[in-house]
Amino acid sequence: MTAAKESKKPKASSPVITTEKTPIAQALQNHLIFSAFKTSEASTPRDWYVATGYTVRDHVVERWVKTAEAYNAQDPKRVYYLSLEFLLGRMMQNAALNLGIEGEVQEGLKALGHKLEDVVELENDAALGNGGLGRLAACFLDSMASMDIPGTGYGIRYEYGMFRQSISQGQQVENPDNWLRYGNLWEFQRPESQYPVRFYGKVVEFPTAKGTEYHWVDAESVLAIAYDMPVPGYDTETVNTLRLWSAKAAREFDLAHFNDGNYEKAVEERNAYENISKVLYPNDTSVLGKELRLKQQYFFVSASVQDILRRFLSKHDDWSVLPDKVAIQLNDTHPAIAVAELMYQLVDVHHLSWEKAWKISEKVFAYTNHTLMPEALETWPVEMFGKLLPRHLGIIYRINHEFLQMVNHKFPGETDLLTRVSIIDEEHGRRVRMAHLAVVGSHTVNGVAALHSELLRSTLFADFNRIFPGRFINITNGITPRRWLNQCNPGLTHLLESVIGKDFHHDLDKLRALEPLAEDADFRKAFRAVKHANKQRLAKRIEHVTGVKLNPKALFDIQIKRIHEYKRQLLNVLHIITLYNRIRSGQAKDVTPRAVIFGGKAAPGYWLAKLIIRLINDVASIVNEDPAVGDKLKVVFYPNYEVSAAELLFPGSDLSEQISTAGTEASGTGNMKMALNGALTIGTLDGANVEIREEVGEENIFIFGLTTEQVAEVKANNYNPWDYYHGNAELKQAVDMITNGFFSVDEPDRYQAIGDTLLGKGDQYLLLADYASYIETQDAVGQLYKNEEEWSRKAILNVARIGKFSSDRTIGEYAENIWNVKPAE
Ligand code: GPQ
Repeated sequence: MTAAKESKKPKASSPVITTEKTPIAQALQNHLIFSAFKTSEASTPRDWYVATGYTVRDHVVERWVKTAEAYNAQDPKRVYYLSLEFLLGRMMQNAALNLGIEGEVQEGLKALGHKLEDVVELENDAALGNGGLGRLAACFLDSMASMDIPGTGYGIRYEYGMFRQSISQGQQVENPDNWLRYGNLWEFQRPESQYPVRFYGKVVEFPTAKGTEYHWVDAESVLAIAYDMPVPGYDTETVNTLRLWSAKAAREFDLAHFNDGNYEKAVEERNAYENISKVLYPNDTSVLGKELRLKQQYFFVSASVQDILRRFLSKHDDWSVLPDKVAIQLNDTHPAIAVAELMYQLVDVHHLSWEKAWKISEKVFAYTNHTLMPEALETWPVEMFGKLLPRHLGIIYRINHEFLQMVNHKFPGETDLLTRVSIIDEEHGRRVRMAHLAVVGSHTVNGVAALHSELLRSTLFADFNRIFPGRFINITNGITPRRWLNQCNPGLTHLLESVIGKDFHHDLDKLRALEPLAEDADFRKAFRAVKHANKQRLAKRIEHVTGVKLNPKALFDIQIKRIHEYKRQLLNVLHIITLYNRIRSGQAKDVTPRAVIFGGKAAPGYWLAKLIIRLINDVASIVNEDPAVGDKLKVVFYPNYEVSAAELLFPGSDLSEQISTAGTEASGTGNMKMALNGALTIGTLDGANVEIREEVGEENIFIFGLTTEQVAEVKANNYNPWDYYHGNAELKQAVDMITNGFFSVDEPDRYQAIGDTLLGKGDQYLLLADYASYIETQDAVGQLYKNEEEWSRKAILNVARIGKFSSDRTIGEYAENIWNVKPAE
């Protein structure tokens, strides 16, 4: 191994840093003047947000500088988490909490006549993601920093994040999320870190003594400019970096057009380049196949790989050391093209031999799969791919050629196998299969919950599991307890600290110490008081946002997640209608009062998901306005579900709806957040629910419905939803009311399509098959809720036993089983 390169620059003296000497109240006043340019008299609430943000940021930056220096000096192996999505939410309060200065900031603001809660509300969410996959990436960043793991996130600085959802006449309306409108004090532009990213052009072959060289020529080029955001760890000096790329035209405009007097055309071309980082695609678990999406993928991957290699080369000149210094995690197949880009960089740019480059590359990449749903598996038409990235298509062909030769050698004569595993799908009009590229190019592939990983090995990747035994592992997802307990639920956090101390902040398994307190009536009472206060806070917000008044004593039954058929919000609606019918017909005299709350966005092009939102709202208006129902049942659709809304909803939940068809939800992470905040789960044996049941005990969770095997069996035996429909009067009545216009009197056939998916088209997600079991289990939920002592006993046990689902545990497993990285000092 060659010696590390000596840094050529003289060592900078440590910066003069003053945050320790400046009391926070003073810093707030200073920043009001110097950063917001306002006197106290002229200040608006937003100015106080700016002053508070800069004050907290100073403390973050102080540690950020030291972390960068330490990493630079130690040159540890680093993890690079490549993801098209980072669903961060708000930054300020989380930073203050992780740094341990939240109390001081609160006090400082109070002394100046302001409340931290109010100031916090003025920050826009950073919504650079769709749902679970993007939020997982954000939780992972928090855990890596908190565990001192040298981890950098790489993604895109979308100018417009996830669309903002409003509800107009019951229907979803999408509005652009102009989150950067008033600037973003959590980002630092890094003009010194910019890279050209090329598209189009052609490949020219040059025969040389060492073999053929390939030159990618006549390409167009766009610049990727880095913006860095700090990722402060909890109770540590470490502040890691999230580096997001923004697209900038390489030239301001084409002078030729300009001189021709065609000014508009010149600017248009510039815009076309800069559109690459303009907007997040709002699709979750499904793909569109648009060229701009492929451009986004290559754009951020190429800039990131160039940046990673530049950092490596600043310290090393022996390429074989690369896997000892670099681990790249592919968050789903969205960045899978990195496999080809690293080969391009190593072979074409840095002139390594193909064989040597491949040996290195194989040790660098790992890939996380987040779904089995066929509509989410990315493939690109070979033609489009080859036009946009001609050299990379050639590289993929060669990777595939060598891979298939190996398979043929290992499994001679199995031609069908070759067809099935080829990176190029030859049967659906020639397409590049990104999942196959990711599997072939990675040393490890993981699923995100035990059941999901098992299904990956036995179904989607069964062939690959034969070819690469041992490559497929499980690492169950987790959530960061900083945001999803400390920050969102201070009431519960303080209660827990008062009885079991603070150990759980560093090891969530320490919540187990709470178990005996489930038997303590005084503690149960205190636990209920916290939940009640959180429900009051939530009810207040819901009334403000939707006008619907909820009784905080009612059972808060909450389903918040993307709207998708497989997640079965419709099954929940069928339960609501059933309850409604029972109440109206007088069969539910002593029914447990419930507030059923939904939240979630539908992909703009997902017509049926949008129709489900509309149905929920139509059902809500009928139920909520029916005097016969009163407080017994309320239905709410909470608009624009986002991270900051989730922070209110999870702590206020009693019942966590995790009701996907078994075998469809890879993991789920909302299930973990709800249990950590003291909700009981009603769920199927799907995703991480299976492991939640194992942890909390089957007597403390409501499991219903078909198992994955039973689902397969029922489908294999010609499932007929009509049999269930005719066999269950309550079910028939509920379905009929949807389809005959009971909830849409002005347009009776509005929900015909829902009737069609449930009955006409065969009920793909088996709602009718699971209905009876769901209703029966919901009845048991309602009964148990009446026994508040038993309910809170179980809820406390859920909190006590949920420690496994900390993302610190998850990241510990990635670090050990995939990345082989250790905490830095
Ligand atoms: N997930 Cl493929 C997304 O949020 N978006 C996606 O595009 C894909 C998966 C989710 C998945 O549905 C959940 O079950 C997981 O808990 C989550 O990823 C994180 O792994």
